[in-house]
Amino acid sequence: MKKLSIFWMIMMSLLLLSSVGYAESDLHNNEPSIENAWIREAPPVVKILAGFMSISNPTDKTVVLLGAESPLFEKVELHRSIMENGMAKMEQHKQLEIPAHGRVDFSPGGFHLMLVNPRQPLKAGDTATVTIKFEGGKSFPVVFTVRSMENMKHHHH
Ligand SMILES: [Cu+2]
Repeated sequence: MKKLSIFWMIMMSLLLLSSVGYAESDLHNNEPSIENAWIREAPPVVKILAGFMSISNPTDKTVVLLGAESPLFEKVELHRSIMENGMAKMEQHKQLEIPAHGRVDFSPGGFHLMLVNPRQPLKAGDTATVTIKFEGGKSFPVVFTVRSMENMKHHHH
């Protein structure tokens, strides 16, 4: 009997160790990730550009997006396009919650980053780094690629 319980103690500690190992590897998923970041190309006379991205939250807690900034733009605002009385409008948001294990897709007609007064012209193929800020002091530099509307139409065929 004694030998058996030692056997089980070893088994238990092995199980415990492996779960600790799992938790450690899981740490890499402990922050939001941003994919498919792009800016809609506009003629150089247009001084306000729109940026889009997908934010995934693999954590067990809601993460809160607090905004963004970039030295390439005078300011960056968090906007959402809405329809009001048949009119397309944009409303500014101070923050955006991404639910635990959830995902928010920024896209034309919905959430976007409003990139105000680019310091230099941006054309298709260019990249712009924008720092995305989350609650708790976390911020991530994200590389946005400028894409032309023509390319977009192509992708939707
Ligand atoms: Cu906007």
